[in-house]
Amino acid sequence: MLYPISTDSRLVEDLSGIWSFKLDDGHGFENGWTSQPLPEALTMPVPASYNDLKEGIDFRDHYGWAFYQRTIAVPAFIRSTQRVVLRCDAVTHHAKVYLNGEEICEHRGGFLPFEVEIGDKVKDGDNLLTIAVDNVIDYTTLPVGGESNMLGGGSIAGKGYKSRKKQNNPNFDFFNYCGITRPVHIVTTPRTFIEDITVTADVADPLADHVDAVLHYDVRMAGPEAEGAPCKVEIFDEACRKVGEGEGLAGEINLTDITLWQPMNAYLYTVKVTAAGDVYELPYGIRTIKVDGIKFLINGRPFYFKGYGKHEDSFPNGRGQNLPMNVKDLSIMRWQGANSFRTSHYPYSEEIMRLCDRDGFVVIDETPAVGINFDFGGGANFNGQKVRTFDPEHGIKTFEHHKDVIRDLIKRDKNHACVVMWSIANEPDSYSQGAYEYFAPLYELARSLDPQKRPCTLISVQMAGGPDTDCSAKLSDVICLNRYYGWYFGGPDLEGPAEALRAELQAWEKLGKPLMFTEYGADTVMGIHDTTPMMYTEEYQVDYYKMNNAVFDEFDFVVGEQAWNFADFMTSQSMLRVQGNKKGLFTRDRKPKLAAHYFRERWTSIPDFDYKK
Ligand code: GCB
Repeated sequence: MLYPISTDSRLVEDLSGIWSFKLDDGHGFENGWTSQPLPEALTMPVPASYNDLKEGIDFRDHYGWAFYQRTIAVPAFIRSTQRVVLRCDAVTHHAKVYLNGEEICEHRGGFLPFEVEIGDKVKDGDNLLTIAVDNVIDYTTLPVGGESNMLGGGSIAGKGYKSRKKQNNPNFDFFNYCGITRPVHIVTTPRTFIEDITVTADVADPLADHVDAVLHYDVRMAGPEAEGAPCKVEIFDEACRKVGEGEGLAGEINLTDITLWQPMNAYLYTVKVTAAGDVYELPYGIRTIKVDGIKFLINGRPFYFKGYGKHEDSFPNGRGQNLPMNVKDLSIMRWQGANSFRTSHYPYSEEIMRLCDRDGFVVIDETPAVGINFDFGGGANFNGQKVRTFDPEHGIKTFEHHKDVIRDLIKRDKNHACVVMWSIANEPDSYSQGAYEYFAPLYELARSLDPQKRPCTLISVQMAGGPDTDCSAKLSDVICLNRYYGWYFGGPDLEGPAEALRAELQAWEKLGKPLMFTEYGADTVMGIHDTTPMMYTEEYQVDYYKMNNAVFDEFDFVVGEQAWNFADFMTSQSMLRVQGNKKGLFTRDRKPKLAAHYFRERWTSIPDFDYKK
């Protein structure tokens, strides 16, 4: 799906601003809240998660629907000539969209865009736009929620109790922020329009002194005159010089002496498509990706991933779009010598992906498939239910939706230079009965859909054991491990865990695939210090990382280290979380802990390429 931009033929109106808002009282739909001004409405910014923006636990932990509303107007002269689309970049998790009381679209999944044509539904003057948003997560959604929850009732010391009301039970370790979290736009295009553009590049020899490339492009048109529409494709360099050109809806363009997109040294061409009166400009970086034996090659050279798992998380935006924070985060990463991150645990905004293209950050792009892990006792089993994850009758019901999110993610992000690998899921029960059967078709789907044929992986949980038990050994191009040796496993001892980590790596090494760490970390409360490093102190976090990194450095097939987490982030409340997860190298407001300085020293002395033999 193309990112919304204004061009000679397209207009984008950003509907960001203050909307009317109301939490459902259980009767919102039947009382007509979707067709009339919301009674006693609150104010709410779009985009943002609503949870932290009004006070009280009932508001913050609301379960179910909420209603957003505003009016829109589209001038008649535009409606009479153009196609008019309403585009929501992300509504978390389930949206129903109403225009003047009529339901015009429904979308499931909270982290990917969707759109609906509204040209023939908009009338003169003001039109009432209502977006109803449901935040319920369960066995069918991604991310996954438990069907009952810790507060849903149970027994304490033999005495039964009942919670006040129904609550979500996230089977994952981040707060279930929700609402209209990314911008909503009205986009206009000609009636016959460019629906999609796919570009791939063949680079003869990325290591040559003068690099040549062949761009293959494919333009998909839609609308009444789509078939055989005339099409011109022009390629411009960063100085706006035209360097190549093609005719027709699909073709090849030869480019000579190109500048490659390099990690931390980006270069973007502009692919300008003019077809049947529509114009679209796509920023495009040319680079190669290849897994070769135990190496991860970018532009033909062995790349070493230095970075983090992240979250889209800030106060008080929640998971809401925060452009200044995006820019600041990339700036801090550059300061620290990092070159990459993973979009743990869901697709991030299109704005951050475009920023990474421009700034040269390398991204592992993850689906929202987190929480497919009842076996190792995630939230779904808190009440002592014993549900097997892949049990056909009682287990997870996400398979079809999982296919949808892979399809939509690749459709959205396929042209990004920054994306070097797809992550199919985070920490599923990849060792359980039925895991291979569940995941093999999903890898196959991703591989068949990606025009650039990027490597695919699954982020492996420690309980998955090793290569003999974990189905990712067979399925993944790069082994990605989340490991907590010295924290959840063995902490505060660091010697035993070092041995165990070494032994595990020796087992994986035999596989002959590259391996990287996509999570390792220790909770650390900023400001807690001690002369003897103790768990939760800043000193312990540094020692923890020194131990792990020293072991990684012993192995040539370890091609990267991504710390958990870039910054502290909000989670559900629990005994293990002190106003959120404190494993950040930075605090939630981006102040460095000791470990941030330690990593800065380490990463500024590790080159992006050729670190390992
Ligand atoms: C994990 C999860 C991540 C958690 C982290 C932790 O393995 O992938 O979502 O936040 O552990 O800190 O426990």
